[in-house]
Amino acid sequence: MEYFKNFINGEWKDSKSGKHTENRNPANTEDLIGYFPASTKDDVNEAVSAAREAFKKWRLVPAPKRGDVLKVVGDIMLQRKDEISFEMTREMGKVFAETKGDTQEGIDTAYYAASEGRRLFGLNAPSELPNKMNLSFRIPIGVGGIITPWNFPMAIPTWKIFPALVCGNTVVFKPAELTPKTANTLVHIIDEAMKEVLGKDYIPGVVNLVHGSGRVVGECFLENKNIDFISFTGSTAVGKRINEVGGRELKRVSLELGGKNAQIVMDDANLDLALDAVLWGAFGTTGQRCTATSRLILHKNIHDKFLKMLTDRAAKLKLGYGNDKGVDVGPCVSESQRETVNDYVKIGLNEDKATLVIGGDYAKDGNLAKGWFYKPTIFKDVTPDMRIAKEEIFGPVLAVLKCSSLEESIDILNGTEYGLSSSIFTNNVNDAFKAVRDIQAGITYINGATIGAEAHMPFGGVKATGNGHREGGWTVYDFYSEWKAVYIDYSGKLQRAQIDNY
Ligand code: UN1
Repeated sequence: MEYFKNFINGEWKDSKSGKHTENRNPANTEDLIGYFPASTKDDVNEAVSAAREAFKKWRLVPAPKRGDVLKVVGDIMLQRKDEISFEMTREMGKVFAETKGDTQEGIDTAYYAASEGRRLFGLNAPSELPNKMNLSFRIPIGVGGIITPWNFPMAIPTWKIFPALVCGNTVVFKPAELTPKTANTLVHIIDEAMKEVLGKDYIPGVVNLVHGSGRVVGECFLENKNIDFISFTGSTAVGKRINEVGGRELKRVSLELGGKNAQIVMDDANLDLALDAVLWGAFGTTGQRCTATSRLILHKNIHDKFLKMLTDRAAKLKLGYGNDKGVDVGPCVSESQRETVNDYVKIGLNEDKATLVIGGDYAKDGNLAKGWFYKPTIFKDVTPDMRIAKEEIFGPVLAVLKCSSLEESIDILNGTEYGLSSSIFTNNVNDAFKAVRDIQAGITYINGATIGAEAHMPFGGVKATGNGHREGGWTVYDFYSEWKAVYIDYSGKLQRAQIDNY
């Protein structure tokens, strides 16, 4: 059985703890993937020191060359796409087509970052004084702590690490404990590309990987004064703590937190299309996406008809190991995640008193008993005040609500503390534009599912979903760089702004 290692200062090494945690396939817990280091604060501090040292050199590598590293990273990922995706499915459960999408999102992010190495545009503005020039540049920040979740074990680390590197920062990467192998693969690829592009000028310590728990590794990021910024995707509770402690230490913090995304279906919508979308949005990735559709808001005129169509299709979804052909839905990622889902189903039944339409139980037939499977679950008669309509579940549970008008549907959609993704199905162009204007979310789809954001567009949410930053596309570069303003006076005399001219 393979024992995996941390990567610190260009070397693969064991944790000082000598301890490991095991990683198993959530679709078949008899399948042991490997052992990963349970790292200590000393490991983290060593990695941060290495990153700090590497920053001195990496920030001086021209940005186009830093971009060239990401180009090679993208090429290697493309070459190994199937193998990476197969292992990702084995590690976290979502079906192979989806892990291929996850890897592709990483490839897209790599090529975008590579091209950004030749842009990283600054701005200039005229000076108010003669014979003087005003410029501004993006400069790197320093060392970043990168904390990522298990549901997109390739895409999300790339969203953070690639732009951080192109801007000239160095990083210490702490992946989710449930998906350490994909992280291990990613860091191997980055290091291979670094060696290929930099050759004899290779700089150890630009990217460091420290496996372990949030309690130890994540907390250490907060304590270590040499961590300048933290990028985190995960729960709102942990995000608030990072924001609080990191804020006190003046660390720059980017947070991507929970969602309670809704799809609205109006009575003029193409129902077949809306049906495909909600099945994909609610049960794709077993509902374990920040962008998953966890609420469906149906216009009363089509409510009963659409719910029947949905139930018929949901009943046919095939559960299983995501690397097997014909499987639609994989397992929950872990036993505790499945317990959370089941607890929410009990809340839906007992506390909320909603009506269970389908599912609501573990799936244990045949081979499914070997994994953390849960039946796709739908509740109807859900009202906006219920907990299953307000709280993020992160599993295959869909709450169906009823509305009588566009305005009411948008009020219901906006009625949670979160604001990540949203969707409306309508063929009325006026309603579509009103929805774009009035929905409180970072992402709105017209006639599309709530999932499936593209890597070159701003990704993130409003309200309790985050702290105002965006990942993806051009917007993420604002997080990973500082602005420096430069004034060049070629008048040969002392010119005083605000004073000499006015
Ligand atoms: C997430 O669930 O945290 O938009 C990320 C999507 C994917 C990314 C999801 N491209 O659904």
